[in-house]
Amino acid sequence: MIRQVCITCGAEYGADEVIYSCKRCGDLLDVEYDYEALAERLEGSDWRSLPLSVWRYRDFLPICDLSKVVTLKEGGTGLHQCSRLSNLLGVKRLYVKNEGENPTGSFKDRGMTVGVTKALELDVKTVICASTGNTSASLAAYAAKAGLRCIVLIPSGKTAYGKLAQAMIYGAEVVQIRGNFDQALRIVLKLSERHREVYLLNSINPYRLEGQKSLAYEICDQLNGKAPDRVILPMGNAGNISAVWKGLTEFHRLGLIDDLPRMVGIQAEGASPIARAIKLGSDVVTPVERPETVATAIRIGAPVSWKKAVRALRESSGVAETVTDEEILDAQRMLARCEGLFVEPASASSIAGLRKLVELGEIDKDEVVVCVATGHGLKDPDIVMKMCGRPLEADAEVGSIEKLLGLTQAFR
Ligand code: AN7
Repeated sequence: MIRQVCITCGAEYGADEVIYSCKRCGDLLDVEYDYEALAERLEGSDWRSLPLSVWRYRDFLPICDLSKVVTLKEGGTGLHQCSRLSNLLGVKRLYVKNEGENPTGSFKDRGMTVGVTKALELDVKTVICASTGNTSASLAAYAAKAGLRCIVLIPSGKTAYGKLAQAMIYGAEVVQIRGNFDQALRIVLKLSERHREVYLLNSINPYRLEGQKSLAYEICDQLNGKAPDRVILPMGNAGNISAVWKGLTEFHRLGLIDDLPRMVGIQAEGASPIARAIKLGSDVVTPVERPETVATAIRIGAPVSWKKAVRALRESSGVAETVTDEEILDAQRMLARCEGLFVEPASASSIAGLRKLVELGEIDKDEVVVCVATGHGLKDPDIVMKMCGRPLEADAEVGSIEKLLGLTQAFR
């Protein structure tokens, strides 16, 4: 039995009701299961013999008709042990979960495979989202695969080119609004309330977050049934940290892990309403009017899932931290140069956050840490070219290149 439940007043709604917030109190919804029935179903399931992927966890997902599944082979991303970087940062064991390995290059694909499948179950024909980039790229791809009309609203000017190119080539109707992400989200919410035919797939939709929780399951399974001590994630709208925490608590409740990790949420200094509230000891998040950061993916001032994120951080005895644009870009370069992992700036903020929290003594050197790198570095090549400068240049001639590179040890 699957139902949608309000996180504040506990009001319950049917699994197939198209609803994005509680009719009674207006708050966010979560998908809930009958966990005893789920435990029983797992007994008879072959899920452990399936390859690592989102659909390995189909028993834990809110999809009834598996013949409708829209998949591009998402999940099953690498959990890379980063020994060179962990030496540099001074932690014993550091892993990076590289979500850039997903079909459209970000963790959003985990949510969209489930969300778009749900759209087919509900028999809707049009899907819509607001996006800083990755959500639109992912939704556009899954909508194409499913044969659905796809509309996306993006903020003016600041969307990374790689992401915009994806949304365009997949055939989405891309509308760039003269405004920021928070305004775009307010508009798509309004549109989906006013028009029965558009199905909203931002992270306010609890079905999308159900797909994203598979990130947590995979980390535990890749560590052989042991949760790490810390999971560090960037926070924008804060849907992902909420989904990952939900996944972890479900695995714990079902006896699939013994201990729960502490969650760490990182925000860019210029877009840090949740981190600021948590650091001040407040459970109320006040929006930032004009969010600004080089990490355009998380340039979000009014995170829709703030309440779920605050809950995840409090329940896990977690922490939140802010990092500067400079710290983010330093971390991006470090991860690429030490570990061969090229991630986008928003993703690098988890590494920048780890570095800061180790320096502050908040994270202990003995901890097992997982940083989630949420998106691929090629999403935003412009930022890298600005940081790394121009390539060297030489005449097309061996001698001048030898001189340029200092190659002096000739064979005799
Ligand atoms: C690479 O695409 O919000 O805290 O519209 O693209 O769940 O919002 C992107 C978010 C982190 C933050 N890393 O996740 C969008 C969008 C990357 C991202 C986040 C995003 P949430």
